[in-house]
Amino acid sequence: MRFDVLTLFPEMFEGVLAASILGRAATHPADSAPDSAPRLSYHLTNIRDFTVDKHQKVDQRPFGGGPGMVLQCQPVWDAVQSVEPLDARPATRIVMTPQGRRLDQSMVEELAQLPRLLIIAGRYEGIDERVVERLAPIREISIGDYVLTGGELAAMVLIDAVTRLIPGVLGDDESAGADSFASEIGGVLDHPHYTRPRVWEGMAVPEVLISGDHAAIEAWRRQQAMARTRDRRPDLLS
Ligand code: 6GU
Repeated sequence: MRFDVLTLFPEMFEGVLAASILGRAATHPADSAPDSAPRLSYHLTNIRDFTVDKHQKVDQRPFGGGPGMVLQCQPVWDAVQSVEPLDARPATRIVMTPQGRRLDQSMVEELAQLPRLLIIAGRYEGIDERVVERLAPIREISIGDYVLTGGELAAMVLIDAVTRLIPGVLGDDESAGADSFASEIGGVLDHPHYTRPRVWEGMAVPEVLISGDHAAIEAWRRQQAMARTRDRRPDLLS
């Protein structure tokens, strides 16, 4: 999987993409061949590098008036045209916007099957609608019903959620199959987890978990997951 990110703030991504599981996935492939290329790469492009404005401006006030600034078509279009030919794999275009379809785990699973995602992270009040239209087909994606100052954090959320589903990215200890919302467990919340010590501050771990009875443990976990889902997220069951 190749990720291309088009943003006005590439520095916001650098720490996140270098750290932890994402950084390991991009630099230390778990493939058997020692010299194999990473299964994953991230490429950051600054939209401002494509401005032709003498003051490097990329935004203007909205026609029709109103607050805020609108990202102009030209730098966004030119950035996409410059980045797409950098790799032969076809890019699925995505623009992060609170007006988009809301991201969920099934959309994440679908995106993780693709060879390449090109993600535009907008700032300001939005992006000139004409460039979004001209970039069709393009998927407009939101990460939830709240407003962020820009699409960068939303893009990082999407990249994180997709990356951890790429085969080999998670170690054996981090398997993705049993996650909350994973479609293979029927889209419900995960069960609670416990580790040592057996008693902490007078609170004991549920007895069944130390019984060694794997069928009983499975049944208990399923029951807990369903009870939590009914209690906290009944919408997932309807
Ligand atoms: Cl994708 N962008 C912004 N600015 N705010 C958001 C969002 C995206 N998703 C939820 N809120």
